[in-house]
Amino acid sequence: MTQTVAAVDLGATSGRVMLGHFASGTVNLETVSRFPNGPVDTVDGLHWNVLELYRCVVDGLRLAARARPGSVGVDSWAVDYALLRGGRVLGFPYHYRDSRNQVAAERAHRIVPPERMYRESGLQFLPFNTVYQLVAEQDGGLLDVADRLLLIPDLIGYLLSGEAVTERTNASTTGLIDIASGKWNRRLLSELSIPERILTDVVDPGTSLGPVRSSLGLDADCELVTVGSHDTASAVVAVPAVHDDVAYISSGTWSLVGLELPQPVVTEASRAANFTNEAGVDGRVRFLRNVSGLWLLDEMLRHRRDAGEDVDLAALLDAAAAVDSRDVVLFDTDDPRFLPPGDHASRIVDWCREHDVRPPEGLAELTRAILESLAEAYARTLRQASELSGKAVTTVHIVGGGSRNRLLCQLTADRTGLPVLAGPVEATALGNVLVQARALGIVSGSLEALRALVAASVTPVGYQPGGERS
Ligand code: LRH
Repeated sequence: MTQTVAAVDLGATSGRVMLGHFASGTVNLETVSRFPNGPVDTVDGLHWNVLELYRCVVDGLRLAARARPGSVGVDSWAVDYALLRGGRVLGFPYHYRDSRNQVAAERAHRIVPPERMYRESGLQFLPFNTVYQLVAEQDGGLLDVADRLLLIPDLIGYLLSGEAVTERTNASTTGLIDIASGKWNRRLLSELSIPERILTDVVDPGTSLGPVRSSLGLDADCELVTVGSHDTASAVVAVPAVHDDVAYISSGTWSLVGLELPQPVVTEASRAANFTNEAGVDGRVRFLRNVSGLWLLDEMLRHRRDAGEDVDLAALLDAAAAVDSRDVVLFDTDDPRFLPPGDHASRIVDWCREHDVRPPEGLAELTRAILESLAEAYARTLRQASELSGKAVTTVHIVGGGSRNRLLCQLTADRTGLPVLAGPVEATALGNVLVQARALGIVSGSLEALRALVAASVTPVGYQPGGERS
């Protein structure tokens, strides 16, 4: 018998409503609807278009209703939030790529030094961590009147069900959770003048929050179930690993490069290397580092297309693969200049000039420089992850959109010297539906059992170091 749940996955360029069908020990995804989810650049910065998104989610769920899903789960990227008062959203939530955070981080560190923040949260420094966004928020006055903060997937969940909670995997990206206790860090909140009253209970993934609103047209017993609402947490659930000595790269807009560990690693060395200990599903630790990702390529191409240039991605990737290895340029993909939207091609050329490196010429060389520099950053990060944690790695799994990019996968195998297994592309949505299905009793077992189910449902593509580039 087939049993079905629905996933809402809000990604960097698009959002989706998907159905996960479970039958005969396998899972199969069906895309019900897809809608745009880009930031909106307004007079006061980059924002989420939450109301439009919610409308698209509702439309998608109405279409999904014909399959009679038993539950709905929501995920999106980390750190961003909405403020509410009396159940009403106060203004358009900021997008983390907005430029307001850098000064806020400096301000926060004058009150609580970064070393202590790391010791208490285990979280890597990223200028857009929620804690810094909230310090930036203090200038706008909304914090004074807000009575609730909801991270974006929890906001969508609240609008769908009326239940307001903070899901644990995403809460761990705020910088406000004490890693030792798993609770909100009250001392830090008070020192940074972030009002504790706006925070809601932290709940684990796989918790039923009760029925969704009847107006959605879903069955009366269709419930909202928390999942790894941080998209990366869901993606890690769906890594089709069949043994333990694996690393993963969740490759999309960002590349989240690291390991799953039973315990956090919070040392001065891991802080210096900027490794994070984000909460995973089932109490696991996602010990990883944010490396930039396909954002570099996508944004460069978006900029070209906006300027009227017609770019064919498949032909461009072939041309990039054919670039002579002597013309390969490496640059620092983590340079903060690549964070905001804009003209990445010029920024790469500027970076090269400033560092006495011959800049890439033409789109093929630029593309090769991006992919080759990402692969080099992956290799460096994986070596560090092993050193810092003491865990050996023999295979690298690449999941998410980047697993489709054959050149990137091959370069990753070449530069890490390890075999790469690429896929599934839809790891985030798969992780989302798996955690719901387990909460509903459709499937059972540990994360390893869920991963075995993914491995039985999809066949990853293998790449060997030194293999042919295509
Ligand atoms: C990936 C991701 C990542 C965060 C970033 C904001 O989508 O959630 O894990 O660091 O977006």
